[in-house]
Amino acid sequence: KSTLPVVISTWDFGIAANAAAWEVLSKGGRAIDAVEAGARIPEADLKNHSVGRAGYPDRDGFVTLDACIMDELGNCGAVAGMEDIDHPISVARLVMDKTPHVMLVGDGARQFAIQQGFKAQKLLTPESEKAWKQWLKKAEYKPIINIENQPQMQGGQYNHDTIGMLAIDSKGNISGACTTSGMAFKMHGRVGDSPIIGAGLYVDNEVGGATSTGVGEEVIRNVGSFLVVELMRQGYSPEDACKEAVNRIIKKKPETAKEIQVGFLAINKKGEYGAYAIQGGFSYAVCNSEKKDLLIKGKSHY
Ligand code: SD4
Repeated sequence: KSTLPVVISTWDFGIAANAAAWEVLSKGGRAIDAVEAGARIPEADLKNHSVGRAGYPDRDGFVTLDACIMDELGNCGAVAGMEDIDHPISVARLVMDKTPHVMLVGDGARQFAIQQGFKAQKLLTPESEKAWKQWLKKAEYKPIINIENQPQMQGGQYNHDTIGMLAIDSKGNISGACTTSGMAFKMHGRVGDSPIIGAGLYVDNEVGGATSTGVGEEVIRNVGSFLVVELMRQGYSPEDACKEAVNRIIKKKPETAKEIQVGFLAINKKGEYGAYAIQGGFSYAVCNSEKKDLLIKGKSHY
């Protein structure tokens, strides 16, 4: 249980993202503004190769970004497969605020962003290009479990992952954001769970919110984040709801599940939070008035 306001987010790098969200929350700001501000931090981090600029490209060398955002009123916005724009979460916010639609994809998302004042720029960094060229030698697509928290091949820097963030503001309103460059070296045009409302993120202001990280295909198949929120509605604690959603994935495809990571993170209306993952090594960050940079090891099936 946590005091309100509170913000939680996936992986170790959630600490820095939470700090930016906290700037908004601690001044009495809205949860939706907090999660947008928070998600922008890893998007701009050049050491982070799975969110925003410097994200690893797809197998054809294109960096394509996915993001979504959802507020306490059920408003939501998303972009998928968007190129050349460095803050997909803010474009998703504008889709929500300024269009009659929920999701824009590919070139349409890019054009909309440019109309809204974003600059088109190259998102592939020399480092990400080098990793891609290295990958091309074998060209084998196999997501690495917890690549997010492992020192990566070049430079010993950390390769963090999708950020999923959930916040409750001082009025008790819940919002969430999720942003990623998707699975490294995916097929061109592949969209994961992260920009899909109900899969990578879901918020219901009566109940709570949930977000996910890991192999998006399995999350989409199970409408993961919506499932977690619905389980909390039925009385499950955040951790138990995440655990049940993980169990569904394992039950449907036990052999696949052994080889992959999927983690869920959830918070309920009371500010209780919890997480569960298929594999060990999943972490999440919590920030409220008592703890600014708490890092919690999520429980896991294996
Ligand atoms: C996706 N869920 O595109 C995202 C990426 C991720 O660990 O979280 N990777 O499937």
